Parts: sequence; C-alpha cells; structure tokens
Amino acid sequence: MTTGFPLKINELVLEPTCKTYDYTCAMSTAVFHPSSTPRSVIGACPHDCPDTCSFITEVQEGRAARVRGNPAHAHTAGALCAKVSKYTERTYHPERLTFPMKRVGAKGEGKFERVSWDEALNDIAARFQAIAARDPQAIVPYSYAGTMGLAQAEGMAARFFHKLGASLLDRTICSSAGTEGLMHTLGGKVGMKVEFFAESRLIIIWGSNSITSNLHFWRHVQEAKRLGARVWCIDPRRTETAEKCHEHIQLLPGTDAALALAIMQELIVHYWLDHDYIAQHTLGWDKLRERALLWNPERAAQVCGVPAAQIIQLAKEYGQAAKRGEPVAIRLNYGMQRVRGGGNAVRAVASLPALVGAWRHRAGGALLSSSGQFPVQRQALFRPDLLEGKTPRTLNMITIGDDLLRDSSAEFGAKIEALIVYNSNPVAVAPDSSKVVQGFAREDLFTVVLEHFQTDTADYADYLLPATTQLEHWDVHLSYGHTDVLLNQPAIQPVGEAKPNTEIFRQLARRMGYTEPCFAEDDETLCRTAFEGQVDFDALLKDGFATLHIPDAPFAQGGFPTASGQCEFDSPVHGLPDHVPNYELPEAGGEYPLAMISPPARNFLNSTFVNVKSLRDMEGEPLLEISAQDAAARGIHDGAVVKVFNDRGTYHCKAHITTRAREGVVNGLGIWWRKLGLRGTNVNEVTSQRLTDMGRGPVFYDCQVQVQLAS
Ligand SMILES: Nc1nc2c(c(=O)[nH]1)N[C@H]1C(S)=C(S)[C@@H](COP(=O)(O)OP(=O)(O)OC[C@H]3O[C@@H](n4cnc5c(=O)[nH]c(N)nc54)[C@H](O)[C@@H]3O)O[C@H]1N2
Ligand SMILES: Nc1nc2c(c(=O)[nH]1)N[C@H]1C(S)=C(S)[C@@H](COP(=O)(O)OP(=O)(O)OC[C@H]3O[C@@H](n4cnc5c(=O)[nH]c(N)nc54)[C@H](O)[C@@H]3O)O[C@H]1N2
Ligand SMILES: [Mo]
Repeated sequence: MTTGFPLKINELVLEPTCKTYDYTCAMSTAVFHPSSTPRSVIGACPHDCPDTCSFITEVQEGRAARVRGNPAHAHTAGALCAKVSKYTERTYHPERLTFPMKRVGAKGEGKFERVSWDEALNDIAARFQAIAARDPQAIVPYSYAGTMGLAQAEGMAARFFHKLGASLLDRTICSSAGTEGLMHTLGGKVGMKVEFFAESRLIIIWGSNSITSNLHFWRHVQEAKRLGARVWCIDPRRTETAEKCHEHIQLLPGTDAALALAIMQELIVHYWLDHDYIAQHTLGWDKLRERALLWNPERAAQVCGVPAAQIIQLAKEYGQAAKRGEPVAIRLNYGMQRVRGGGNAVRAVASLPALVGAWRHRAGGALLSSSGQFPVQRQALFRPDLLEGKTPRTLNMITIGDDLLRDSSAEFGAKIEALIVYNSNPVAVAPDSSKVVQGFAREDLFTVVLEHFQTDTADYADYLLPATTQLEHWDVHLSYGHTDVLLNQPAIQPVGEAKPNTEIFRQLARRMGYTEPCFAEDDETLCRTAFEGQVDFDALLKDGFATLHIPDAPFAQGGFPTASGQCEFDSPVHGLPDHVPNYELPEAGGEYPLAMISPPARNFLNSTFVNVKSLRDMEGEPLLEISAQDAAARGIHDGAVVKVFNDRGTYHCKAHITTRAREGVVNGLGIWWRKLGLRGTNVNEVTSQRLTDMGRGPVFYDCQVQVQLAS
C-alpha cells in the first residue's frame, strides 16, 4: 500500500505508522516492533462530540508522550479541548483496567479477582449459549458512544449480536427526537457546512452551549462576530456561550416550539417571507401559516417566560437580514430536544430557514447534525443479514431501569437474563437511576462490562473486561458536526492485557462456534469496509482525514432528501409542528416547583473523564446552580449541601447561587460518577424514563424537583 509518507505538516514530520505493524494473523490486532525513534501517529478523537478532531500522538520509547490537535485538519485547526489534551493522563491512568476480572463481592460492591482471558471468555460464551438455547432475546447488548468509531462501536459487536439473535437496542439516549424531527422536515441529518457560519450575518445558537460542547464551531462564531454578525443564544441557562452572544433569550425548558411559531407569525405579518422559495421548495405552507397565526409574541412570551419584546426583536433581525439578502444561520443542538415536545421543537425551528429563503446562501440555513451525509456501508459493516430471518425485539436503552425489572410476558417477551455493556455507563447516564441500580443489582442477571475504568456500571459486572483506548486501536469516524471522515491509527501497544472491543467480540464469536469469515476480519479491514468504494482509504492513511464532496449550499435550489423533495412543514407522518408542553410543569402549590435541566459540564464528556483528577479538580464538586430568589426562598446559602428530590429519588450536591440559573429553573450539571459524587448519587436520580413525542428519546430536561438544605 502506498502511504505517501513521510508527510511534513508545519514543523511535524509524520511517519508511515502502518509500516511498523506486522499482521501475523487476521484474529490478532496489530503487533508493534518497539522502536526508540520518536514517532507521530495521526488519530481521531473518539468522543461523543460534534467536533471529531484529528489528533497527533507523539510517541517516544513506545509510550504516548502527548496528544495534540492536527494543524493540517481545518476543523481541528491544531487545537484540542482541555479534556482530550489530557488523553495520555486518561490512557495511563493508574486505575486503568489492565486485566480481565471476575466478581467476588456482592453486585455493586465492586470487588473483583483477576482471571485469564480464556477463563473469562470461555465462561461468558458458555453462559450465553445456555441462555440462547432457551431464547437469545434474553441477552441484551447495551452500548452508546463512549467511542464514536465505527469499528469499536458496533463494527464487530453488531455482527455478533445479529448472529446470536439477541435483543436489538434502540440507541435513543441522546438525539433520537431531534433526528426524527429533522428527518420529517429536511429529510435527514443534513444542513449547512459548519465552516460557513463564519460568513453568516446573523447566527442563532439554539439549545447549545457551544463553548462547552462544540468548541471548534465557536471559532466560526467569533469570526462572524468580528465581521459584524449579530449572535443570539436561546437557552434556559446563562451559559458561558450565552454570555458571549449579543442577546440571550433565557426561555423556560421545553418551550422552543412556541418561540419558533411566534417568530413565524412576525415574519408573516411583517412580510419578511421569501414567497418564491416557499412556493417552490416547501410543503404545507398554508397550514403552517394558520398554525403560526395562533402564536402571537405575547402568547409565546407567556409560555416561554420571556419578554415579548425579545421575541419581536429576534424575528425582526432574522427577517430583515434575510430580506436584505444577507445569510442568516441557526446552530441547533440536542439540548433543546430532551423534553417531551423535543421532536416538534426541532421541526418548528428547522422550518424557519425555508420561510426566509436562508438556504439560498451557503452561510444560511441550519445545522443540527451533519452525520446523515456520510455514506456508511451499513450492510457490509454491521451485517444485518446474519439475522437470517430472525426478528428479535427491540428494547429502548432509556427504559433499561424498568426493563431490567420486568418479568417475561407476552407483551415484553423474555425476561432479561444477560446484559453486555460496552462504550456506555448506564448506571450513571440513564434516567431514573434508582430503578437502573435495582435492575443491575438483580442476583439472577449475568452482566459483562467492557471498560477502561471501574465505572458505576462496572461495579455491577460479573465479568469486567479491559478495553483499549483510542491510542491503542484502529478506528474510522464520521462526524456529526462537520463532513470529514477521519481515520485513527494505533499509536501504542495495548496497555496491560486490554483488547479492542472488536477483538473481544471476535474471540467470543469463535467460542460460540461462529465460522463466518466476517468474524475473522481484522480492525483495519473493518475500517476499510465502513466507507468501501466511497472514501479513498489511502488518503485516510496518508492524511488522517478525507472531506466528503457535498455542495456548499445544498438546498439553494431545494432538493431536500424528503419523500416530496420539499422542506416538509406539514409532514405526512407528524403533521404540523406544534408546542407540546412538558410532561412535568410547575403547579400552583405543587410539591415540585422547580424545573431542573442537567446539561453537560465543560470538563467532562457525559460521565467520561470524571475520574481524571485534573479535570475533576476543575469541575470541583457536583453543583446545582440556583437563582438568588429560589435560594433565598429556601434558606439556601452558596456552597450549602442540598438535596434535590422528587418522587423518583434524591440527589445530594452543593448549591451554587448564580445568575446562570433563572428563577424557577435549576441546573444540575452532569454527569458525575455516583461514587465520586456526594452520598453516592448523581443527577439522574431524579430524571424520568418517559419518552419524547418523536423518536422515543429521553426527557432529561423535562423534570420537576424540590430543593432543600440537606440535613
Ligand atoms: N464538554 C462537553 N462536551 C460535550 C458533551 C459533554 O458532556 N461535555 N456532551 C456531548 C454530547 S453527548 C452531545 S449530544 C453534544 C451536544 O450536546 P448538548 O447536550 O446539546 O450540549 P450543550 O450544547 O452543551 O448543551 C445543551 C444546552 O441546551 C440547553 N437547554 C436545556 N434545555 C433546553 C431547552 O428546553 N431549550 C433550549 N433552547 N435549550 C435547552 C442547556 O442549558 C445547554 O446549555 O455535545 C457533546 N459535547
Ligand atoms: N441527566 C442527564 N443525563 C444524560 C445527559 C444529560 O444531558 N443529562 N446526556 C445524555 C447524552 S446526550 C448521552 S450521549 C448519554 C451518554 O452516555 P454514554 O454514551 O454512556 O457516555 P459516557 O458516560 O461518556 O460513557 C461512555 C463509557 O464508555 C467507555 N468507553 C470509551 N471508549 C471505549 C472503548 O473503546 N471501549 C469500551 N469498552 N468502552 C469505552 C468510557 O470509559 C465511558 O465509561 O448520556 C445521557 N445522559
Ligand atoms: Mo449525547
């Protein structure tokens, strides 16, 4: 294979890392020839973040000395976030799991003894075979985006579970309401190219704390600001991002559709619409117009808890800029769809650009996720054909708490007997944790966890298997914030006895007697398969990334990937977008008067990095942000230990009195490991397992609580 190395990038010389491996057999992972010459290896950040950075690992004496942003990758621009700059600290963490272990204590106690890989895998395979002989659907995979890599996420795992006929998992915990909403408005996870936000004249950051969760996008906002753009933020929390925007609409959680509909009404009554664009490229305008005319700014202001004048001003700036022919852009993020009406809210917001013809410009339109544009070869990679006619049930990952506690029934099917968790920490991140904990504590449940660390979930494992990190394995990545494919090449040998997820599933497959050649494919082959025939793998090997060829202004002439080819205001499946009130709303004299949202913390990535001390020190302690008014009414002083509770549970943390919280809303910053928090709980103790209007998504931010000083 030709790699084009060595490659010079600024002062760096990148060497042909692939030549340092020796592929002895298909079942083994890359074997290193230890070398004392320093090397630079191009990789990709594996984390669940829209930025998907290209990084370079500097390796000395076989050890990763440091990780830094790849300057040749435009989206990364040579810069990494604080978390991933600490990637070597995470990789060589003294608490890294380095050998397989078997439980010796009670479930949840976290006591294990070392076993060999053979002992662990033989026993796991035997247990799976015994369960599968009764009903393979009693075995459930549980995974999410601990790594976003296509190989280490579901590349080999999906093949294994398809062949087994295990229950399927609906991976809904993050984005499914918005995905469904977007699908039935624009036709898919498509939209503006992120780099063109720099040329926009008006940017609305809607339900996103970009500085925390999408740092490389924020660069483009700064550039646009320098060039004179106006920037608005729509968020119940006064985030670090909101502070740096010109205007902040600090609305109540779950009221975004009302706001969007009132903006539409203003666009209508002031003649700021692009009638040509509407006539040619949209579906259902007459009906949407009627709906929007029900939402004057005063009505929306009441629902959203914000001044009507702010709504009027935003509509005016958006409508007038578009009317002048200037590009106007909306950066939505998933924060706004974790409420009952999340799907409708995304549909309403995603309808706005078509109304003013914003899509005509490359710097106009909207972006929620770009991931629908990647030509992933799903059949070849995930091999659904291995189901061979089996039609297993699908379980929703959000309701794992309830589902683990269910018995066999005609409606539910088989009781869950075995759970295999990888790339996820459900005991910390799934809603309604007291139920999740009860489920994981079931004595008759057989649980296998593949992890880097002994997380809250790992404490409940029967077998705890050490997985490799991104520095130690191959992977290939799409992105949900840009349109480049990235390749990750291993930089170091696996730490201890750790194995890639793929290899663990390969070895299990062999023990289960699966002989299909796809179970012998190595990781580089999986990476090639993911975009076979679509993306030049040699370019990936050489540069670490490859840009998809997508038009700059994809919908300038319509051509939306919906069934009708139009932007569907009125969807055959979901009708018109509407304001769907939260399940949980404050009631006069009610027990739980405060709305709680639990957005990401800057120095953690969901529950990942909570155990990295330098990052945990920056976050301090689990915090509940509360307004001065709500704190005073409860006799709470800054720094007091409080309990946050409702009928589902009680969470202890420290109160922080701050203008980041508006009156009536508290912000419980996520997502601490329970065992590293106060009194062994985290914020998901109080969140619910209810589902969104579309996509069966989670409603983490649709949650009423009470707060009191803890005794
Ligand atoms: N540092 C860091 N980066 C991350 C993550 C992390 O945990 N830490 N998480 C990653 C993940 S998993 C994802 S999915 C992505 C995207 O992650 P998102 O979860 O979308 O993350 P944010 O953009 O930080 O936060 C969403 C914002 O929405 C706001 N919000 C809450 N409720 C509402 C509402 O009803 N309406 C509106 N308009 N806003 C609301 C919150 O206050 C918050 O500021 O980011 C990723 N990046
Ligand atoms: N209250 C509240 N809860 C939330 C959210 C919220 O905003 N509020 N956000 C939700 C969202 S958006 C999301 S995406 C989910 C995230 O939920 P998860 O995807 O479960 O995310 P993490 O908590 O980061 O856990 C990922 C785990 O995978 C492990 N891991 C990483 N790489 C590998 C690997 O290569 N192999 C193996 N075996 N393991 C690996 C990490 O060590 C980590 O423990 O949480 C959700 N939960
Ligand atoms: Mo997420």
